[in-house]
Amino acid sequence: MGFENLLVDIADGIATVTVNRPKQLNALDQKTLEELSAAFEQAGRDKGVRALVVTGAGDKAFVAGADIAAMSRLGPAEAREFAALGHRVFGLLEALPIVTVAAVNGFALGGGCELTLACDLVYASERARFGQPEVNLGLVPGFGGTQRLTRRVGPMRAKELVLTGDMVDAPTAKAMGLCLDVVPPEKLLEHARGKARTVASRGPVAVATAKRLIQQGADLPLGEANALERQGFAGLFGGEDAKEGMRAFLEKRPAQWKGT
Ligand code: CO8
Repeated sequence: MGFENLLVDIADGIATVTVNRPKQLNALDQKTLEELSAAFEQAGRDKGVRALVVTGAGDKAFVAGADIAAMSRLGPAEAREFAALGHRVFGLLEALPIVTVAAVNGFALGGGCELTLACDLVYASERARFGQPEVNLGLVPGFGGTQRLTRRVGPMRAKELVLTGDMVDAPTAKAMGLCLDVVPPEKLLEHARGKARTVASRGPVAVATAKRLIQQGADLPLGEANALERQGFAGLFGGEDAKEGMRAFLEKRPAQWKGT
């Protein structure tokens, strides 16, 4: 599918989705969100895609937020729809049964920071800046930031970011758990793709199950979350991949995953 505001490249089972509006620092307008929705759905359907990397075009921004020019024209009902669209798209990304990796090459602000929060793994270049600057605009995060940020970094750090609106640099973002590694800009994409490749080489049903258990369990009391794990663990024994994975270990050969 051709996109106006995205570049999509699929190689070695890894789809790289690049938000491509560099003149607006890759800000998310309605069209870009709709295209992201289509790209994520496509990646979810394509059995050949085993991992997804999200990044921004150019060397300045990952995504500098929702498009402020477009947002400035919205009334309350339209703002509700726009927020609902963002929630739907990021929810779709979060629910993909493959690993999703953000390669944060520059500003990840507002909706851009929220996009990273919907990804499983986040890697940043030394030039990256993270922040939820909505209070500077008289707004609050509207694409899940108040909730996912709190779950990722804890309530006090989330409050500091959201209430001050201040940006943090990449090492600070790493220290607070907003990203995992900070690498030189020229190494970022390969670093992110390398991690994506590692996950993509593992048993796909196990990866999808583990991701689901971690995400669903985080919102449940521990007893219920552990019950969910027992169910997920046992369920794998009915499939081919677990049999193959254990057999391959015992036979000292690489596993041949069937994805069942
Ligand atoms: N939207 C639209 N255009 C943008 C955005 C944006 N978020 N960010 C930057 N741009 C544009 C600028 O307007 C400028 O355009 P032009 O060249 O036509 O003047 C161009 O990109 C370059 O930007 P700057 O000249 O400002 O570049 P600087 O290097 O001076 O500054 C910054 C870079 C610090 C990133 C600065 O551009 C900035 O502060 N941007 C805004 C960041 C921001 O506030 N993001 C949060 C937006 S709100 C949000 O994301 C809420 C999400 C939930 C929405 C729910 C809706 C209901």
